[in-house]
Amino acid sequence: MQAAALASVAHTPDLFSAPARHLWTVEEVLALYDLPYMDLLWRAQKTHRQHFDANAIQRSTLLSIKTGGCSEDCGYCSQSARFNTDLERERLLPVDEVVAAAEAAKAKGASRFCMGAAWRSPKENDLEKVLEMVREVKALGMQTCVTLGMLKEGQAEQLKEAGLDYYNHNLDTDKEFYGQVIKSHTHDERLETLAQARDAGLNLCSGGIIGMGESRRNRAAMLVQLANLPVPPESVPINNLVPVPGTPLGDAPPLDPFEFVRTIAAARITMPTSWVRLSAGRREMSDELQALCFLAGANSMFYGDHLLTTGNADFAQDDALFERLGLTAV
Ligand code: SAM
Ligand code: DTB
Ligand code: SF4
Repeated sequence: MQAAALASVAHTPDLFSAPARHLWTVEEVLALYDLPYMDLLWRAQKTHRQHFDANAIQRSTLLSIKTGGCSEDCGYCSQSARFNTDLERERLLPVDEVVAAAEAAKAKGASRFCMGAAWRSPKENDLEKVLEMVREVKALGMQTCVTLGMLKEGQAEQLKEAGLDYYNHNLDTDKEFYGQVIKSHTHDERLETLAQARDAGLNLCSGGIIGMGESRRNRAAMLVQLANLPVPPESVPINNLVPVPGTPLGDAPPLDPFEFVRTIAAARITMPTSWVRLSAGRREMSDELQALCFLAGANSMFYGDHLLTTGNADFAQDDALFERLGLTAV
């Protein structure tokens, strides 16, 4: 850089007044996990309150716009064509059906509508229809999110142009454990899709699944990878595996619920300004366990009777929980 240019940068206050960002190590995150439970929750709650209203929960409604028949082999997934899961395969839904579902979600009080497709990556003519869905859902005044698999060059820009707010693509687990769950596409390809979405100016929604037989170190390493991205994801879904009969993980033993809460707390501490979403597996949790997750810093959820192919806590139960805990929806 030329001396004159350097001097002008040196006088740019933003560059030099911002505190240096902490990059996490796996050992540091393991040390968080190892804290006595009350200390971990206290630290997570303090961090949470520095950045968020601790009583406000963001609510997204999910819709599967294209179900089943996926070419990929993700070992947890009901939608892979490689496993025998009794799932009815469906074509891409018509745009008007999707918009009607978004209108209903908005009327119930969801602020974001997330559309999921069981694709390795979207084909151009399918993407055209998804772009129309994004335009129309956005026009309802909702935030929009899609999860369509891996993106090819230019697709993230098309989505951004149509009014997309968030692209969801999960790391799912750390690089080391990944190969035991998924072989048809790589962890690096996932990072590449996240980079493309980020470069197109989209917000990222990226997290993972726990309870797949991974170690605590694998969980910590996944959080480190998310937290140390050039810009951490704005939204971090933490899914508890929903074991689906017929998938390789259909018989996975349940995870200790306290380990799930510890993972939420570690996500909150390592990504203090991200929305941490209590995602799949919530239907199987008691109200008390969900309250512990909120105390540990979860501040987002899927709101609606269905996730993609499995059930979710129903509206009435969630509305009652909000009432009992004095939570407000954002
Ligand atoms: N095909 C796209 C993809 O893989 O990115 C989008 C849909 S895929 C179903 C979205 C995410 O849902 C997965 O990355 C995974 O984290 C989560 N998921 C899928 N099946 C699950 C299950 N049985 N339990 C928990 N999470 C699950
Ligand atoms: C995410 O992290 N979890 C959601 C959403 N992103 C697309 C999906 C959960 C799927 C749970 C299993 C199913 O319903 O098929
Ligand atoms: Fe396909 Fe996505 Fe399921 Fe993997 S997680 S099998 S890519 S739908």
